[in-house]
Formats: sequence, structure tokens, C-alpha cells
Amino acid sequence: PGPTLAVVGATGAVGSVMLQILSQRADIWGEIRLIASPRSAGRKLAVRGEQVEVVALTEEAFAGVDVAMFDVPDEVAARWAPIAAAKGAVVVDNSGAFRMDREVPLVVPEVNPHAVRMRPRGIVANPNCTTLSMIVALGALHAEFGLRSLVVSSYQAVSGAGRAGVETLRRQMSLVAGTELGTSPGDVRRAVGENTGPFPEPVALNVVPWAGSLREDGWSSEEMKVRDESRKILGLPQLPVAVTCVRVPVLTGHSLTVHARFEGEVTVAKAREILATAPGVVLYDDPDAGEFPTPADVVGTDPTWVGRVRRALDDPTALELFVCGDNLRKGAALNTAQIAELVAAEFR
Ligand code: 2RA
Repeated sequence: PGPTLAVVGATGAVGSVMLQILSQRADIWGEIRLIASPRSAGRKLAVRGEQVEVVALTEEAFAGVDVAMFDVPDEVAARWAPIAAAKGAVVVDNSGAFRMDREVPLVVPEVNPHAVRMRPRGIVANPNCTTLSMIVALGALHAEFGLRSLVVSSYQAVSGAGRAGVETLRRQMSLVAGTELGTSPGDVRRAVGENTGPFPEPVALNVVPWAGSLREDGWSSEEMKVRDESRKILGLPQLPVAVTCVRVPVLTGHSLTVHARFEGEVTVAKAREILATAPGVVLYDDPDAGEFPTPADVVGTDPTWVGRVRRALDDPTALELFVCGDNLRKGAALNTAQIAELVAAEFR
């Protein structure tokens, strides 16, 4: 049998997608053990066509586990990932707890697969979904052109904030649907009420220029993640990166506009050739035919979709792109599964 896999956080928004992905990909695993908070223990969840009982997160739950995927909040990962690693599991962690740890590689299999082997703590980190939604396309362009700087704006779906984000948008949409709301200041806010869930403002009929928590000088944690993680994954520690993160009323599918400046002149033809052939990327870009990716069309798919490829009007070294991807799949569960598969290959 193959290596034993543990899925920690199996009942969460990303955990649920993980179980689907594990059921769809080539089955390389022996036992798949589902682990969650004691509250969820005893529930049965489907994986690989079988009902598997969820066990509570305890030290004993990691006995015999070769690879443990973690899809849990930062503080839970910070406490439990080292415990799982001490028990002998290689941890693939999707929280923010270890991403910038020098002794923890931050891996995107299409971009820096070699990094997975350098893991002195026994932990490999999975990037944040916003970084992941663009980095495969950017990595491919960087390999050819050499990236010099990035200016990025995100259009992030509510499922990035977990089940609470999805429930908040659904509830707010039901309150504003079929009304005349959105025509006078504050009418949407009054209609949806005080409780705006994980978001600082109403997200239905709105866009919210904020994701994450407050960091120095007005930056959000999400913006810092996109900058710091992009630098680490691409191996460009000084890369200038300017980011603005925005939440939009989309259930699943993060999008980004990207202004990427390179070492020398670029052409759209070459960029299109790279994007059309890069593993994990789909170029969908025919403005004549009105074709470009949107979250409503890419949700539930695996690739990074790229459209609106243009050369900057005022800078022949820069490209403008619109990038779109499923934040729960490549943005989270799929990349984690791909990393776990790289690790599992070492067991053969
Ligand atoms: C978000 N990227 O979309 C965050 C979650 N990891 O809220």
C-alpha cells in the first residue's frame, strides 16, 4: 500500500475540497485518515468513494502517518504541525504560520518543486490563495523574461474567508435580491445589518478594499502575504511588489490584475506562447470574440487562467494580465495535494 495520509481540518471549506480532489486524482495513498476538532469527531465523510470516520485532533491521531496535510487556522497549525512532524509525518501546511520561516520551504510544484526537499523542520508550507492564483503564470513568464517588479490588484472571492465568508455573502444576497438597494448611500449596509461576518463592510452589491488584518503603515496582512510569498517562491528576495487586495461578491474564484515588468523588452506573441504551453496555465484570451476568464466560469477547475494579455502602452518591458483561478483548488487544496504527492514520491 501507499503512504498513510492524514487530512487535518477535513471538515472545513478547504478540507471538503481536499476530499473531492483526493477522490479525483490518481490514488497513490494507502490509508487516508481524516482529522478535525473534537467537535467534528465521529462524523463520516466521503473520500475515494468510501465513508471515513473523522477522528479528533490528538497526538495519537498521527501514529503511523507519513504525510499530514493541515487546513486549519494559523494558531492550530502553529501548535499541531510540529507535533505531527515530531511523530514522523511530513507536514504540508496551508496556514500562514510557517510560510515565511526560513527553515520551511514554500512550494508551488510548477514553479519551485526542488524546494520541497529542503525541510529541516519536517514542514512544507503551501502559499496563500491570492499568491497562488497568479504565481504559476508569473513563474512561467519569469523563467523566460526575468521579473523585475510587480503591481497587483486582487478581486477575491468570499470563500477565501472560509465557510463563514460564503454564508455571509449568501445571507446578504438573500436580503438585497429583488430590491432597489444600492441606489442611496448606506442602504445596503442598513439592509444587511451590523453583522458583516468576516468582512469589515457589506460584500453584497459592493467591493471591499480589505482582506486580512491590519499591518504597519496601513497595509493588510493579505497584501504583505502576496509580496513576501511571491518573493520567496520566485527566489527574488528584493522584488518590488505593490499590492492592493479587494474582496468582491464572488463565491469562489480569485482574480488579479497584474502589471509585471521584466528585464528587457517583451512581446505579446512570446508571452502568449509561454502561457499557452506552461503546465497548469490556460491562456484564454480572445477579446475579438469577447473571450477572457471570469471566476464564474473557472470555479471548480484546476488551472490558472490568463486573459487580457497586453504589452504596457508606456513600457515595452512590461505586461498587463488578468488572471483567474479557483482559490479553494489551486489556491489551496490542489496545491497542497500536489506538494503531498511530491513528498509521497520520496517514499517509493
Ligand atoms: C482570503 N487569501 O482570500 C485569504 C484566505 N487565505 O481571505
